[in-house]
Amino acid sequence: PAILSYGERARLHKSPAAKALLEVIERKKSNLCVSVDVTKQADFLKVIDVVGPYACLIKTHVDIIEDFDPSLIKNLQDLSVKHDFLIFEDRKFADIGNTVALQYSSGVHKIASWSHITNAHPVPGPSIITGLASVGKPLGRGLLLLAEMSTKGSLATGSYTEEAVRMARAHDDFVIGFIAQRRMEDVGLLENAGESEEDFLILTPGVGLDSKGDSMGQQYRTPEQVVLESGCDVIIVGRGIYGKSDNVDVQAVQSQAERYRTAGWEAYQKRISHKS
Ligand code: UP6
Repeated sequence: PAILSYGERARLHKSPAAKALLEVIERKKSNLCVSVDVTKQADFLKVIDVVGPYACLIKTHVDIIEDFDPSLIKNLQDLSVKHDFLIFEDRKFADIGNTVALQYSSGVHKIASWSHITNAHPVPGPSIITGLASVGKPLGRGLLLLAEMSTKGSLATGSYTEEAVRMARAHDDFVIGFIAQRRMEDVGLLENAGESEEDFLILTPGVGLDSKGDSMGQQYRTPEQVVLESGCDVIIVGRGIYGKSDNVDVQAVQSQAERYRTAGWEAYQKRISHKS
């Protein structure tokens, strides 16, 4: 998949959520997901309205919004139509199947009703996937498993990552890919497994052009390292684009979104022209 175009992969993909994302990427020539981690509704909508034209996907942490009102979701959906992007609530579910099904469908946020894509830690085992699928699959949603993390000292390495990939392969009717730092086709394969046709999307956080990390363990790599060298599909950028959330500078946010979108797309074009 790393050497196919997003458009070709969209045509071949059997998951509606993955297909939709690959199609937006191709249509907008953007593999940029903007992570909008701000705590006020007004700032949230303002940032999204500015970055929307440059993004294929908007990633939310809806539980950090202090003045959350259910009308926010309608506004977010309107922006997703206006600017043609999908929505990814970065919920990082991590509980037993029954509990995650409730957390996904219910509560204040009713994530499954509006988020095209969400994610889960594989730590509880396969039942987390079946629990979430019971809610999300009938709605055409897609799930990403956290196979790796961007943080210093992450425990999601080695056999943990391998088991995550095996779980995904066994549930590829709902799991569409991974949060990870590299491609996963070669991970956890039995010997003589042969050529695989799987096409898991790799969405990668920890992307920054001007900084190597923060003071709380985050580590950044560049779009070129992520997309060209590691073969990932979507770059996830937060603070690199919106800066300090307490004062949204529309001009600065727009120019950073444009800059990351260009960097991500150029790295992808180099990647698919290196067919080997
Ligand atoms: N995120 C990571 N690393 C992971 C998984 N998720 O940074 O391994 C998420 C964070 C944050 C965003 O929860 O929302 O990606 C990164 O934000 P930043 O670009 O501002 O560091």
